[in-house]
Amino acid sequence: MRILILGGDGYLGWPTAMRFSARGHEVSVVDNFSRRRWHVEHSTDSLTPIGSLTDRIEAWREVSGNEIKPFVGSMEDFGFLDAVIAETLPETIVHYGEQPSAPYSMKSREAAVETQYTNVIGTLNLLFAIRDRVPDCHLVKLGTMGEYGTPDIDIEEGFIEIEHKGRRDTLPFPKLPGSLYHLSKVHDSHNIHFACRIWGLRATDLNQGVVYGIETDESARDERLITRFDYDEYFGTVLNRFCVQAVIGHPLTVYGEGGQTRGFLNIRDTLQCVELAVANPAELGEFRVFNQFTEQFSVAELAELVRRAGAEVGLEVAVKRFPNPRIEAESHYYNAANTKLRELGLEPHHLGEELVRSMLGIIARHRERVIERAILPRTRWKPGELVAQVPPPRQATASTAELE
Ligand code: USQ
Repeated sequence: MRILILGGDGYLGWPTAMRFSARGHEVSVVDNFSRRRWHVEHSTDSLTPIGSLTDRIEAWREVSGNEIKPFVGSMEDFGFLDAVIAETLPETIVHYGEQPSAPYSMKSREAAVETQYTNVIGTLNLLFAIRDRVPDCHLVKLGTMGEYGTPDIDIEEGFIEIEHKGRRDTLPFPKLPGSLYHLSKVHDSHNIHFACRIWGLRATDLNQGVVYGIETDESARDERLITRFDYDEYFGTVLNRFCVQAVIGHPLTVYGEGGQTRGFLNIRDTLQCVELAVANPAELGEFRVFNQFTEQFSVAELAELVRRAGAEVGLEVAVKRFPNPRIEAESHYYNAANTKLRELGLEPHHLGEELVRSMLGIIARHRERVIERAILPRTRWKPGELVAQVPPPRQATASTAELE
């Protein structure tokens, strides 16, 4: 199958490219190296010493005998994206090519605009290119469980059956995202759903939970194939951050009460889920949503797990509650459905002390690369100190009132 992977230089994109290439598919990747650029801008870096995309592709060719074809450019540049799709004529597109961080999207107006522009316009360009070049292509898009937020009812997979004033319908599940990043994914979902309903495209929206882990079967074949591993405030996810903190003796940064509960999955299961979605495509005109996580944990439970696993390998791990920089429920109901991928055959890797110990071992090998300054959060969801700088609302004059 011809597969195009957008964001193919990233944490998930690179291992996904190797996985499909290992299975004999014709794989091309697109990336604009924005994650590498954002790290340079913040003087931070991946814990793992990753090579350039070209070097990794070369190493993969040497190790596996398989090719991965790179295209360097941005999805926001329609001319570039359209030309890639015209050249590669993909039967499946796996789309990871977005700004993935909630804190990054909340750090400034500029970062919020960049996030929404990159994500929403990039995806919209993609939908037009698919419509006009490869209308049968299956779009597998990385969404997020965070689109739903934390409602006080069970979360379904994309849609909910509603009875209202004596009538029934199945409608998109209500969305209550907690950051401007998560909101960008909601906008994407609406646009993709629209493209399926109106243009007859086919798409699977993978509402993924929080990913943890480093190694996949392919990356373990050679150290040059390792994927990036972020632990900084912006791009590190919570368990990955806790594991790095445990290794360097930093107290685990539990935000607030630590009762925040999310769906989690191992990076190996991300690859399994994407493979299952690709092997079992949506029908033309269908917009499917799969909730992509394997287990639910609270932040406090994860901290306790890392503390225990650390103790087993001789690390003294302190767990500390930090003032929560985010506006989010710290103790809440959470029960999300995740049966659709299991029905397709997903066999989850379960999170336990053994897995955490193996992560701690890999992290310890790169311990000297940790930039400790990058760990504590600096971005606040609602920066109080800025309130004083906001000018008071203007009195509506006749002319402004007319304009509104
Ligand atoms: N948290 C801490 N301490 C930390 C870091 C995070 O207590 O040091 C808490 C956060 O407040 C939050 C939870 O852990 O309640 C998860 O935070 P996170 O940074 O691991 O995950 P999040 O910001 O939600 O975003 C990540 C990915 C994003 C993906 C999302 C899936 O960065 O790309 O979409 O997980 S989900 O969370 O299901 O929306």
